[in-house]
Amino acid sequence: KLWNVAVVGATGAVGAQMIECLEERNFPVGKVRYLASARSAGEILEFKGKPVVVEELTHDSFEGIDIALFSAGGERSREFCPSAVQAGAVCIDNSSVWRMDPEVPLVVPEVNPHTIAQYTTKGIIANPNCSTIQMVVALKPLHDYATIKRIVVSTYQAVSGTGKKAIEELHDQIRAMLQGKPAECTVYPHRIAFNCLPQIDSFKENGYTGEEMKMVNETRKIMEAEIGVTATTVRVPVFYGHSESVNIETGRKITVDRARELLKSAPGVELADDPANGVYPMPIDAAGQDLTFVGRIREDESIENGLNLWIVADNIRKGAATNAVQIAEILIENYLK
Ligand code: 2RA
Repeated sequence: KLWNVAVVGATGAVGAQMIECLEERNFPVGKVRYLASARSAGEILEFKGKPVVVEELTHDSFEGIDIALFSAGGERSREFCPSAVQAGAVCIDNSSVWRMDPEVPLVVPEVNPHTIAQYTTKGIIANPNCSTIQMVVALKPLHDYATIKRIVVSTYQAVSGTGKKAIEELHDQIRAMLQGKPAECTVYPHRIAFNCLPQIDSFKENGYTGEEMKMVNETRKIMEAEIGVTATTVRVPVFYGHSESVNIETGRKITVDRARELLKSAPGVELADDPANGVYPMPIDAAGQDLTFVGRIREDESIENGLNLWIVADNIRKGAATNAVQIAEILIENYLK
């Protein structure tokens, strides 16, 4: 059976990656429809070498669509997902709008694929935040073995997480500075070139940012556990690939060797942990891959059952597009008729 797929936000960084994932994973696509703002309508993209004209996103865009992959920002998702569902499509949404809705499953296929069954409630499945996805992929096998009680995470997030304009801004600022010219800041509140910004999204009452609270709340929903989570999310001058320093406290001891064993066979994980030989996860290795790389595994000797990990993944692929397409694959495999 072939499935008619709409990509909403097709001209964005994640939308373009969704299209590439559908192609490279040979998703059984019948008709494909690329939807974007009026500004992008008329652009010609491709699917499997054939031209596809980008159409303006309207409430009537979803006739005959089986699966709608959304990555066009929260406002578009909030406004148009219900129309897509109304037209008979299942929405897989990359925005944060529906993630904490109790009637919407928040899914990482390696962690909680069983929750996809709940798609029938609202016709929407939420794709988690990129920094959450890579962390739970790595922590799931450790949690199953030793029950994680607490997570302390600091992230080092690539500018591609903000989108195309941020990628351009970093390029432009580096070029300007190397030419001895001033760096212009239009996307971020401060210069990102050769700098680190401890702010992703806006600040909340409790002093955390939206990004940090996403990691706290989404992790607990996906892992279906009352784990204590605290996060500091930082934007760094890297183009692709989010890195995370993660400290966990577990109910029972996990030795480094046991952790390596568990991670070596964990779905979606690649162990990169031979520091003596300079082997550890880095964005330059993770970019372009769908795996979550884990290394720098060492006991946290300051507490009884503590472990430190370094986790890196491509934030546009596994952090967004690949995860969404993997959800769609399970959907057509096990649920849609
Ligand atoms: C970021 N996680 O990195 C957010 C959204 N992709 O900007």
